[in-house]
This record gives sequence, structure tokens and C-alpha cells, in this order.
Amino acid sequence: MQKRKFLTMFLFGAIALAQPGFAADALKVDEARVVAPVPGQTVAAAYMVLESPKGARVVAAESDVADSVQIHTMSMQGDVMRMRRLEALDLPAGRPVQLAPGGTHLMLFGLRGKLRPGGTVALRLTVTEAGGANRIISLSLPVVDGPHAHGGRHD
Ligand SMILES: [Cu+2]
Repeated sequence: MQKRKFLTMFLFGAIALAQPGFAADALKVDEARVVAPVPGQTVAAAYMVLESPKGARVVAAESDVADSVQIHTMSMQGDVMRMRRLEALDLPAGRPVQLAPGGTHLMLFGLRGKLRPGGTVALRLTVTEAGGANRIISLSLPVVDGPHAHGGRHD
């Protein structure tokens, strides 16, 4: 009796995992935050760790508090840290992708109003899955104080 119950639960679990839209299928977002800009700045950087169970790409980002949101990478060119805009960010299946100070990040341009530590910022990511379906991921990011590891130049 006990054994049969276990088997039924197992089967149900397997079916649930196979259906799109269940939690096990979802993009995992950790450590998401926006660093409050230094006074007078109209740009801010957002960081997070993204992990998708399936191969996927972040193809766009937008926020109500910014005119535009771009995906950037950073790299050294000689002595200068340079930023380059990416058209999309690849999320290999099951591998966490770090958006962190000094590396890949999201950049909010044309901030409307002030971003104060303790507040939150709404951000939407458009994610394309390997099969081609687009999904909008709505996030609420806490605004935190520094560090401002974002001194590089933009092309
Ligand atoms: Cu940038």
C-alpha cells in the first residue's frame, strides 16, 4: 500500500516537471540588486545571478525608472576598462551566470527620479528559450548603496 502511494507521487512529480510553466522550469534569479547612483549620475548598474534550467538568452531588459536598460560586458583594453553592449546574454542550461561588479551587468540609462537605498526598482527581462518562446520575467530589485565598481567607459 505504502509502496503504491509512493509510486503515484513519483509519477505525478515527473509529469509536473515535464510541463512548461512549473516552478522547476523557471529561471532562477538570486542576489538581484541595483546600486544607487552617486549624486548627479543618471545611470545605475544592476547585478544578479541568473540560472535557467534550459538553454535560454536574455534578449532585452526594461525598467519603469529608466529610459533604457542595456546588457554590458566589461573588459580591459590596455590600461582602460571598457564596456561593450551585448545584444543578448546567453544562459547555458543549469549553469549560473553572474552579473557582478567588474563583469557583465545591466545598465540603466536616463534614470527618472532618484534611486534611494532601501527602495525598489521594477525590472523586466525578456528571455527567449531554446524552443523560441519569449517569456517576460518581472523582478523587483532592492536599491543598495555601492560599491560603485562601474567606472569604465562606454563605447
Ligand atoms: Cu555599463
